[in-house]
Amino acid sequence: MKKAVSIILKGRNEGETVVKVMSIAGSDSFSGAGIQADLKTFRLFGVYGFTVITSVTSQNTRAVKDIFNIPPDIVASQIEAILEDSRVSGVKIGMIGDELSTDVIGEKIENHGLINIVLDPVIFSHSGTIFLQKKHLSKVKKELIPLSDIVTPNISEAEILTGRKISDLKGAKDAALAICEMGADSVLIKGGHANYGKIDLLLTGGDFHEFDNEDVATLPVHGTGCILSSAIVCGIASGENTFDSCRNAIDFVHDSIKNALKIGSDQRIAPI
Ligand code: PXL
Repeated sequence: MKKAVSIILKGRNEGETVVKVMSIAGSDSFSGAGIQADLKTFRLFGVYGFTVITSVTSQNTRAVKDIFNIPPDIVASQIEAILEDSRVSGVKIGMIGDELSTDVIGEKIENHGLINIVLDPVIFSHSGTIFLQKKHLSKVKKELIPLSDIVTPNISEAEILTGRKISDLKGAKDAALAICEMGADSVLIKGGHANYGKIDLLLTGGDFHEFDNEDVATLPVHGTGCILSSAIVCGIASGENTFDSCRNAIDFVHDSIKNALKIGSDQRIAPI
């Protein structure tokens, strides 16, 4: 049995400030995605992570078996319990579960003046199960996108959010502009499976930036969207700008994909 890595626990002086962020997301029993992936990412970035569980999913690398959404008042009380005792420098929002939890999350962000909000608008699981119903979508658009510093859809999520088909880079740029018009400060459209080349497209401060993923194999790896948005919140909560946070987060996800592990029988899992 190998010894646990103790270096992480050393070198923290008493009183040293630790960056603290909150993940509001679903639980993935297989620990490849969701709140488990978020917490592991926070740890690797040296950031302390609080968790607000919105839904419990029973899943493995093949399929989602069951979904139990946490009642919105319990989502609210998890957020309150954390904020009663600590400040947070950033919030990542993933799978939301109950439609009414969207109201709760929006209210808490506004009432507590929370900053550095990263919204991963999770609509499907990796295996294609619907996590967010159509009727719920307008709430996410109206209540959460305007509070977001950055929204990180993949192409199909960007298509659903904007109601437009994305078939080329120009289409992705138009969708990013449309999501900014809904009130987000920045948008990162993940293009890992894009037919216009594997380009992640960032719109921030009115400028477009393209991140090329051409050298990254398209292995199906579970939870990369969760890891990406968690890594971004670590960056911006630590005071980095949006571009640098995205650049570092994308590099981190590339390393995760290249080194992914075969834990279950189907999709691979990031080695974090
Ligand atoms: O990757 C999207 C995602 C988010 N949250 C949970 C998930 C998944 C994918 O399966 O299980 C809980």
